[in-house]
Amino acid sequence: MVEIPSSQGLFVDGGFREAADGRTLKSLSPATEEVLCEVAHGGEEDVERAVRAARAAFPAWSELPGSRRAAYLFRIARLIQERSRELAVLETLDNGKPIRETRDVDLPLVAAHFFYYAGWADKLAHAGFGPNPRPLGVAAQVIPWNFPLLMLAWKVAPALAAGNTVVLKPAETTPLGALFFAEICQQAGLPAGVVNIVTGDGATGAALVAHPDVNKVAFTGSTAVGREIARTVAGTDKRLTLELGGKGANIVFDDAPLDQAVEGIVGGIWFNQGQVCCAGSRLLVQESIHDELMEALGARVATLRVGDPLDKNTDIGAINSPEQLARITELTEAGEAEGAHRWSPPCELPEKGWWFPPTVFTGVSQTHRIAREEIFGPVLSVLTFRTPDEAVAKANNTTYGLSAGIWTEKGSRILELAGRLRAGVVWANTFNKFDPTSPFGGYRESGYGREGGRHGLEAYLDVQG
Ligand code: TXE
Repeated sequence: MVEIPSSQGLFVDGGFREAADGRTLKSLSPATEEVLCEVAHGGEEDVERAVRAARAAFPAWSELPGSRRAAYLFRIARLIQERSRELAVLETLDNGKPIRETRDVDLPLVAAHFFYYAGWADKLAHAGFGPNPRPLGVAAQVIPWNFPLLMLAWKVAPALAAGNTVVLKPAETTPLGALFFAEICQQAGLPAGVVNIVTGDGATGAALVAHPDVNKVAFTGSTAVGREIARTVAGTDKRLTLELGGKGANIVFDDAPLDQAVEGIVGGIWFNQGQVCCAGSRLLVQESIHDELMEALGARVATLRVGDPLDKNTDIGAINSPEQLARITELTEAGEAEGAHRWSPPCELPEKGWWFPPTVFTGVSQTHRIAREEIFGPVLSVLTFRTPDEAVAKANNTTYGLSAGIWTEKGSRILELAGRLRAGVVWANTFNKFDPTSPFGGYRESGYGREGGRHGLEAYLDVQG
């Protein structure tokens, strides 16, 4: 069993320290409501220290030959692999997601991102960024709780590869993975100040984003906070990337391989309890196969095991916080009140902790709140369509634009529709597949900028022609 330290400090300038004013915040287990750990609650003074440390470390780090930065990143990647069992358990305890996911999906991807960006660090001058791509300076990175370590990897790995230094603020409900990562940075011998972690709440994040000596802000979280951050950054020379919410459409045509589509729908909405920005939360099914597909889906959903996230057989873990559970509950009640039909398989939920059963709404209309608003929970809204044009119109009838999926045997249809879907990522006959080589990001209220791939590097570079 992984050992959870009884108290964890902020990671600033290569060492752990308490918050300047001594405040702490508690990290609770979503599955049991027990206190896992008390961590420092960083305030303005701590943000100031962390940014100062990152600024002081910047010249030496950015001037290191790329091959030396690569060596550090490769070392971090290998340490993540070596310690991935511990990290997976910690992430599951802190977030509530099933160990099967943290072990088989999150952690391998976290390591893969560090390996991938390590490979770029010595090739920046030959990657189409002009002869002298320059790092931006100090990057302020604010991340959410749904993929704590993966969101850290998406942001920290490209920033460091490009020669930036970092101050990262994890979400208040999931600080533990980032603090463990800080230990890995120490173990890898990363120079002090290159990575700093300031745990805290929204006010801590706001202070970091507003700090005048920050050159780049990268945020993943709610659209409302994304807007606030955009206002803070407006009129400064800070560069900004925003990865916000979504209302992804998973479109199933009548010629789709049904069993495969059912698995894709399940993975699309019940992976990580649906707390996924690119979740396939709207199922658009061709009318002619609606009943057949719903029957097959219902049978499959009834086999999903809800419960102890540390049990290797668990498919659906706990909801991350009581606030998130309240949001899911409110929106599902609105779904019923607006006339959609609600269904969940019989399942016993644990008494302690924050839980929500896998839920399917049929008979959903486009005007219903559950078809328009991000639920960020294990709740699928099912709508129907007759023609490809209608499918595209309904899929695009959202203020978001992050993800979409198409299920059909017709390759030509995939190519044609993908170009018409207003979504930053379109999957064909699969869903929720991630890869460090592929750019990820949104259109419209899902944000702007891309993470992953070569585009993810560009977000941390000044390009010279
Ligand atoms: O997000 P917040 P919350 C969506 C999802 C969810 C809703 C609310 O729909 O139900 O947002 O979640 C920090 N300045 N997504 O309340 O508040 C905060 O401390 C700077 C989608 O958890 O946006 C945390 O570290 N930072 C999403 C991070 O922002 C601030 C993932 C995210 O918290 C801040 C999460 C401020 N003023 C939620 N206020 C996705 N795109 O994947 C808060 N924070």
